[in-house]
Amino acid sequence: MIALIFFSALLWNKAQAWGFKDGVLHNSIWLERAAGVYHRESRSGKYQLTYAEAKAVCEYEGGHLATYQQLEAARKIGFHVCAAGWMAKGRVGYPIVKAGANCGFGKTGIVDYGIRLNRSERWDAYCYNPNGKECGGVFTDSKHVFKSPGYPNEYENEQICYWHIRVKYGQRIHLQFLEFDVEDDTACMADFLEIYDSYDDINGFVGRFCGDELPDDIISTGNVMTLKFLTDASVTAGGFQIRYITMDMPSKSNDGKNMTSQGKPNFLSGKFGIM
Ligand SMILES: *[C@@H]1O[C@H](CO)[C@@H](O)[C@H](O)[C@H]1NC(C)=O
Ligand SMILES: *[C@@H]1O[C@H](CO)[C@@H](O)[C@H](O)[C@H]1NC(C)=O
Ligand SMILES: [Ca+2]
Repeated sequence: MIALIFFSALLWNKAQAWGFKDGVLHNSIWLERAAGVYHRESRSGKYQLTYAEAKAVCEYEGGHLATYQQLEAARKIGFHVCAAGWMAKGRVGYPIVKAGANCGFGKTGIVDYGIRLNRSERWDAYCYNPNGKECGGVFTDSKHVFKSPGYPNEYENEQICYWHIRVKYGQRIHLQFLEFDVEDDTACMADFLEIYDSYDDINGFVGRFCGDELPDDIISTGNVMTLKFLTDASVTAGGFQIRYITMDMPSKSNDGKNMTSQGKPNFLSGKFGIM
């Protein structure tokens, strides 16, 4: 556990452009919006998109594949993603802000794989869409109820929303679904709500939800949680209302340990907790 905490603290320090600015937590998700550039992987996972598919993913969401220059402009304001994706004109690369041993060969800049001759190779995608519809938010209150965009009206097509919840270090987030109605299909490919037990939509995947059954309550392992809502181009539904409340970590987890000499609690950051 200590190793995990140390590792996540290390990761956090690495990405110096991340963190709190003007009271808003900036991680890859929030920076994405700022520059109009965002990273997408296939709904079936990492490195699954051919060039044509990557192009279609961005166009589906009302944008297009980012150019190298757009990706570089985003990188300059802190957009850092450790996954290679298609750009415009069949180029592949990824933006590195802080050099790390495990990503980007220790360099910063766009790690450029060049223009690929084989367009059937499978990578992620970097899309550009400065006019993407905004929804979602960052919550730090000890409790809050949030709703799908437009609720109680039906949500719209082609939405991409992120909600990021960050409560006090040492607390957990307890999500309760109050209303839930999202276009139903067997694999939740059309519209879905995804929940991540982490500060981004890469780590800590908890589940993908659609249909009109109320999902069970979810409790985070750490003090952060991310929800991502994606809708496709047709068929909408009633949407959702979700409440979260904070829970203090159970006292028995303290194991008699309190503070380290740095004054930081050394227990239960959660798998992807941040300080
Ligand atoms: C192109 O890439 C795909 C996927 O990696 C591979 O299966 C295929 O053999 C490659 N084609 C050529 C001509 O190298
Ligand atoms: C930890 O803190 C609690 C309350 O602040 C205190 O009662 C307890 O004795 C402390 N335990 C240790 C091992 O310092
Ligand atoms: Ca739909």
